[in-house]
Amino acid sequence: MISLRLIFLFLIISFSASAQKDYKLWLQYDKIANTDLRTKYLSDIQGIVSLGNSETAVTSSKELENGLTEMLGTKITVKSKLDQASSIIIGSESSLNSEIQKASEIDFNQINDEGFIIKSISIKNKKHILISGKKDVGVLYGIYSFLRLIQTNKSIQNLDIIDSPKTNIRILNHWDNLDRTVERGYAGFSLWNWQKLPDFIDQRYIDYARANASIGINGTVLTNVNANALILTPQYLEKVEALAKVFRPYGIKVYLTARFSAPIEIGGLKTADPKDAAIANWWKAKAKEIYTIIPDFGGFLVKANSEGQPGPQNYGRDHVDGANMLADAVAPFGGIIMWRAFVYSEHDANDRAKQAYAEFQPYDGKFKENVIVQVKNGAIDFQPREPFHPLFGATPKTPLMMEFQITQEYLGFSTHLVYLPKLFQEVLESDTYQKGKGSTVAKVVDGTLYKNKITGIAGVANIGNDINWTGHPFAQANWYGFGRLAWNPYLDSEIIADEWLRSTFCNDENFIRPVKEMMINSREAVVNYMTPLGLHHIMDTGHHYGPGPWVSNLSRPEWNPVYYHKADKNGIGFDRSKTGTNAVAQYAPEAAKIFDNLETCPEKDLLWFHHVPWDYKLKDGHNLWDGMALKYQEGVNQVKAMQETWNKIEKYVDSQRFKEVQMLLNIQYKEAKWWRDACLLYFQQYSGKELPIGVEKPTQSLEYFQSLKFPFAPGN
Ligand code: BDP
Repeated sequence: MISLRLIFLFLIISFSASAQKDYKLWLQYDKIANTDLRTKYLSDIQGIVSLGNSETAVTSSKELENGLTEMLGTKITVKSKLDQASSIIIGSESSLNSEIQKASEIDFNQINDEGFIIKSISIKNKKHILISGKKDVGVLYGIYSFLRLIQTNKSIQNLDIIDSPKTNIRILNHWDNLDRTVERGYAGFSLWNWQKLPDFIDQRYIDYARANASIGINGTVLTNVNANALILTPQYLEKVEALAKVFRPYGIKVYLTARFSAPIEIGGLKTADPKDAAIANWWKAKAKEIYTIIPDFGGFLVKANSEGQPGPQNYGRDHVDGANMLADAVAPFGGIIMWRAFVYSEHDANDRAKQAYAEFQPYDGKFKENVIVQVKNGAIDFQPREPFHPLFGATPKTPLMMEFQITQEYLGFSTHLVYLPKLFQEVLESDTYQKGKGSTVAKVVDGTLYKNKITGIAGVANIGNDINWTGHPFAQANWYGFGRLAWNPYLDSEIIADEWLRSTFCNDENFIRPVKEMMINSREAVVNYMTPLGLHHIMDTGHHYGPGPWVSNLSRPEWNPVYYHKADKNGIGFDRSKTGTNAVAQYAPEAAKIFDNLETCPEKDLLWFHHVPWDYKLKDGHNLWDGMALKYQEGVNQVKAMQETWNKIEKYVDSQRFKEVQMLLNIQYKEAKWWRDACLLYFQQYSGKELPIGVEKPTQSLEYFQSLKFPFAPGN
C-alpha cells in the first residue's frame, strides 16, 4: 500500500516537474552539466552589483540573480557596492559611478536607447563584467543576452558586446477575442482573463512579459484585428491598464485594435465618417481617456475595409483619411497607428495578389508621420511559401511594417513541427531591387533603405493558455525566433535554432546537431507535402486544416482553392506573368524580369507566377507532373526522417516533452501522407499521368478525401 502511494507521489512530482519544463520555455536555467565549465564561470561570477533602483532595474537584477543561481548551482547574491569579489555589475549609464565609468571607457553613442553593452573590465586589479545601457531597459536586454551566453555554454572571457535593436516596434499581434477564443489560435484559449482582471494578476502575465523581454519584444496588441469596440470602454480599459502595469517593467507597451465603427457602437453616434468633425473629436477624446489611464499606451492597430470589417470606405473616404484621423488623435501622446494593408475585394476582378499594392502604393507619402503601414510577408496570405510582397520597397515615403504569422494557420496548426524563422529569413533576405541590387526586404523593414523614422516587425502570436504556451513544444521556437529576428532581421535562423535548443533542452552536441538539422529542414518539408513549386492556398476552406484543392463552391471566387492552382488539362499554376495578370509588373523591373521569365523564375515560385504544361521540363530533367509528385513524396520522406531523428534522442530529453513531440510527429507523418495522396489524386485528373516510380500509391480514393469534414477544427 505504502509503496503504491509512494509510486503515485513520485509520478505526480515527476509529471509536474516536466510540465514545468514545458512551461518554462527557453528560460529553463538548468544547472550547467559540465562541472569544469561551471567552476570556471563561478570564478568570474562571485556576486552581482546592482546599481539601479527603478522597477526595471529591480526586475533585471532579480532575473540575473535567479538565472545565475540556478545555472551555477550556488546562491549568487546581489549587493549594492563593489567589493573584492569578481562581480557582474549592472546599471544604466546614469547610475555608473566615476570609478566604473573610467574603468569601462564605454562610449554610449554606439547604442540606441534600447541597446546594451557587455564588457569585461578591471577595477583595482579585479576582473568584473559590466552590463550597461543608456536606459534601464537596455540593461534588461543585456542581462538576458548575458544569461544566454551562460545558457549556451559560451565563454565569458574578454567580453565586448555592443548590440541595439534594429527596429523600433517589435510586437506581437494577438488575435484574441474578448470571450477568450483565439482566431487562428491552436494553443488553447486567450491568456487574457478579462473576467478576473483587473484584480486577479495571473502569474502567466508576468512570465509572458519575461519571455518577451528576453528576446527583445517591446509591444503587444492584446486584441483581434477583427476588433470588438467594447475593449475601448472604461470597463475594459481598466483591465488593459492592469496588464500594462505588469508589462511595463519589462519594457513592453500595450496596444489595442481599434474598430473603425466604434463611435457608433460605443459612442452612440450615427456615423464613423473620418471627415466628420464629431467623429475626429470622439477619437481624440477616446485617446485622451486611454492615455490618462495608460500614459505609455502604444497606439492602435487597424484592420479596415478588409474581409468585411468597417472602415473609411463605408463613407466614401479612403485609407489615408481613416489612418490620418486616428493618427491625429494619438499624436499628442506619442502614439502610433499601425494601419494594415491586407485588403482585397470580391468585387475586384483583379488578381487578388495585386490588390493591396494597387490600392496602397499610390498612397505613398500621404500618411501622417505617426502612421506605419503593416504588410503581410506575401501578397496572398501567410502560405508555406510566398514570394515577398511587392509593396516592400515600393513606398519610399511611407514606412512599412512587416507582418509575419507565427501561429500556423496554413502550416498544420500546432500539430506540425515547422521551424518558421527559416521562412522569415527567406523573406527578409529577398531582394526587392527597388533601390538597386541589395535592396532587401530587411533593409525596408529596418528603415535603412529609405531612412524611415518608425520601423517595426509584427508577429501574429501562437500563444494560448496551454501549459506549454504554444501547443507544440517546438512552436515555442517560432515565438523565440520571431523575437530574435524582430530585434535583428539579419540574424541567421540556424544560429537562432542553436540558441533556442540549448536554452530549452540541453547543450549536448549529440542532441543539438541532429535536432537542429531537423528544425532547419522542417520548413521545406511542409512546403513539399502541402504546396510544392509555388502552389498556394489549396488548404480546405474556412478552417484551412488539411488539403482541399477541389473546393470551388464558395461565394467569393478568391476564397476557392481552384482560383489559385488553376489546374486543367494543359497544366497547372497561376499565370501572373506579362501574358497573364501581369502581377510581376508590381515588382521593380529587375525582380519582375526574373519572375516573368519561365527560365529564370525560381522553381520554388514557379506555379505562383506561371501556368505550366504538365510536360514542362524541370531543371532536374523531370517533367512537371513527375517533379511535383516527387516533391510531395519528398515532403513525406522528410517527416519520416524527422521521426527517426527524434526517436534517437530520447535520452537527452525529459520523458514528457519527448513523448509529446513523438506523438505530434506521428500525426504530422499521417497528415503529410494525407496531403500527398489527396493532392496527387486530385491533380492527376488533369495531368492524366501515372505516378512516377518512387511515389507511394494512395491507399484511399479521391472521393474519400473529399468526403472528410472538420466542423470543429480549432481557431476558426
Ligand atoms: C486570414 C485569416 C483571418 C484573418 C485575416 C487577417 O484567415 O482569420 O482575420 O487573415 O489577417 O489569414 O485579417
